[in-house]
Amino acid sequence: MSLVEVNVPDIGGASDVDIIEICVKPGDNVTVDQSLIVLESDKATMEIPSPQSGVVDSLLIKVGDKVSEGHPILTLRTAEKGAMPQPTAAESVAVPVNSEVRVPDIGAAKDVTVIEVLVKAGDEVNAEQSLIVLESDKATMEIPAPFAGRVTALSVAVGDKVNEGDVIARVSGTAPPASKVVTPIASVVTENRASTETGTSNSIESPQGAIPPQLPAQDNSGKVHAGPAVRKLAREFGVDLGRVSGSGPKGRISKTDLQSFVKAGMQQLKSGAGSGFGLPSVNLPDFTEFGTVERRPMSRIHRATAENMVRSWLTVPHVTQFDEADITDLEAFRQSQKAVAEKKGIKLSPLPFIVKACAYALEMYPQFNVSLDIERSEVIQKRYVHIGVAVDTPAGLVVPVIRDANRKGIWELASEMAELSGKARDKKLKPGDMQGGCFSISSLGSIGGTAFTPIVNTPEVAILGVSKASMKPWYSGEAFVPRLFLPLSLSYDHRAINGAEAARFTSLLAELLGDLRRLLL
Ligand code: CAO
Repeated sequence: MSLVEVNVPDIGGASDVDIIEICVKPGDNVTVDQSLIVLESDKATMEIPSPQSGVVDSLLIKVGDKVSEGHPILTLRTAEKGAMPQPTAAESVAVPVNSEVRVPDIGAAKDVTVIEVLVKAGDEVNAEQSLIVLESDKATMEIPAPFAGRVTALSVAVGDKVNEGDVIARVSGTAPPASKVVTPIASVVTENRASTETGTSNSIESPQGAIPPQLPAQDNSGKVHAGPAVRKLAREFGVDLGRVSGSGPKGRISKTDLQSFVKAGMQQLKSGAGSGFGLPSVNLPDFTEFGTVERRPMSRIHRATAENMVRSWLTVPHVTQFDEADITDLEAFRQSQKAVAEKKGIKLSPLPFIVKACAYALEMYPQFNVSLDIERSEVIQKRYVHIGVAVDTPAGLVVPVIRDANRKGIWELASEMAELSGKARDKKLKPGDMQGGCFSISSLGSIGGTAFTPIVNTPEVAILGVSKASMKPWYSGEAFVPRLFLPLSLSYDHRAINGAEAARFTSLLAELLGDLRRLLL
């Protein structure tokens, strides 16, 4: 066991580079090449890896410190004896003088990805203005224009893999005075090309010879500051880092910043707040130009309904299955029960029969009685049958829930439905009255229409729309006879239910409503 000191390796002559992240703490086990700290200059971030494995004994730096080559970083307890291997000195690469901009010395790194192309052919660029951004496993590097001029050609695109010496662009222009050159390495290059209008790149060899950061002292405000790990994560999330605000030095974006951005986006999606699910907002014209208007606030119910509808519309792949039930016999039975209903003080519409039939069908086809937990890739099967019924009220649409509808008889369902819709219209429903639904019914039968496409009441996976029953000629095999048909429109979440199942479900509903005796079986 020996105690060794790990120092900042050769960083190509750059000095006073900021420490922006410390990736380990005393007591941590580290392996060879595991990142210890992250340095950042105006142009590059560079992770300094551990040259050998061991246990971190003590940290000799803190975030915000400025370090140069040789600065002690930490002490490491290692199993091996002997001196700590230190990286070899970096060499500035003398690139041939011409107007081609080439990938500089990138040490041992091969096939480094072009992650950003910041200019296009024809652009005027300043000396040291970044042309492209490269990213390896451990570092990002901006390749700057060697002098002010015009980009005459670009040879790379985002996603290309490049190696040292590959031509990335051609720039033509005139060399600035040497005093304007900001880095010593660039200065050498500029002097070289002063008479020939050339381009080149400078480089700093990474500690393990694989990281090629550029460190010219140039103001890079407005550009994204983020390390390779954060950039990679952002690409995985599909997040444009330009939209993320960084909390680090010079606005550097940390992993936490990115996570917070994604989390906020998810919350916005859940609540439907803000601009509305990240969708472009609709620019309203000034309606008063066209006539008299008045504005009134949306009710709480209206707002909640609007949010639920958008959420469901955007997240559920909807399909609607249409069918019709011959309710001639049901209607005759219902009419025959009117006197009984009056005695009981209950109004008997077709709806309680439909609720009962749906409860039965949900038991027969339990795949309609689920919710999807997409994040966990799980289907949540419900072992209860609670059915919501949409009620139209002056304040907006509400969906009170009839609990255990499968265990209730027609009279009980009718009476509960009357009570809930009464409460809904009197604004007396409690939140609990509207929660826990497994399936919803939206009946427009008393109003009219032949079919419609209801929106699934998420997280449920299906909803039955009921339109107005009407008499139609039906062929008995011998003659056309008048029968009363009830239109059914079943919208469902195609992630949970397939088309054949939906067709079976509505067929069963039609059979049940066509012959109420089936409900007893
Ligand atoms: N076909 C033909 N007639 C129908 C019918 C249908 N499908 N459904 C109901 N009726 C008849 C009833 O039988 C009743 O007539 P009778 O008095 O002669 O029997 C009449 O229409 C009125 O019924 P109702 O509306 O009082 O009762 P209901 O049980 O059918 O509906 C309720 C109750 C609360 C669902 C209803 O009042 C309501 O609010 N419907 C609107 C729901 C809605 O807005 N859905 C859209 C959601 S998506 O925007």
